[in-house]
Amino acid sequence: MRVLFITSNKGKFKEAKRYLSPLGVELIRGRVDYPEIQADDLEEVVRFGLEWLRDKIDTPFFIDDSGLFVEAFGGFPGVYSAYVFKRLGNKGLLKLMEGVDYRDAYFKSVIGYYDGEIHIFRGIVKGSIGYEKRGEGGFGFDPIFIPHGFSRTFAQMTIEEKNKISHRGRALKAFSNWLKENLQNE
Ligand code: ITT
Repeated sequence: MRVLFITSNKGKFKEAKRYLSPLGVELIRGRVDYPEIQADDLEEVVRFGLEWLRDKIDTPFFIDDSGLFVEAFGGFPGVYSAYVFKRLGNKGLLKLMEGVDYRDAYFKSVIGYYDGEIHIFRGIVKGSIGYEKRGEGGFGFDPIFIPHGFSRTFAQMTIEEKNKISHRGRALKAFSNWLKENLQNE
């Protein structure tokens, strides 16, 4: 089956394609700029995005809103991750964390699929923020995020390794399980 992923982020698309292709899903990337409202929670952003897009797209599609939540900052940048990454980058976030010993953080991803109805899938990965950037892979905050149980950052992992444990990989797993159960007879 073919599924449309609306995203401006090449890294997200690459990960989703790598995850879904072996399961027989042909992933197509669509680029439609949709408003990302300021909300307290990623799910609200996703629901608003789907509602806005649904009249403009005539095939089933999904979007992914994600963010990095730093515990010492009460979850910041969270829903503001895209803005903070653009303005401060990894260097800026590391600078904000200078002198901060408590470095726990988590990534969260919310996938919203629209096929006439809204379906929501979530994934979380816990970890910590390193003291310097490491690795060339991935995108965004990957070079400074070390998932729990590992000594490498996400940027030092292959896409497959990251997908196995990441927030997006987990949300994609829930999404693909749902697709298998609900669309197997189509
Ligand atoms: P969309 O068009 O899909 O919305 P975006 O880049 O604007 O793309 P978000 O609004 O979800 O995406 O912003 C989340 C930001 O958080 C993103 O720009 C990255 O900087 C960061 N981020 C999200 N997932 C990440 C991941 O798996 N690894 C590293 N950084 C990530």
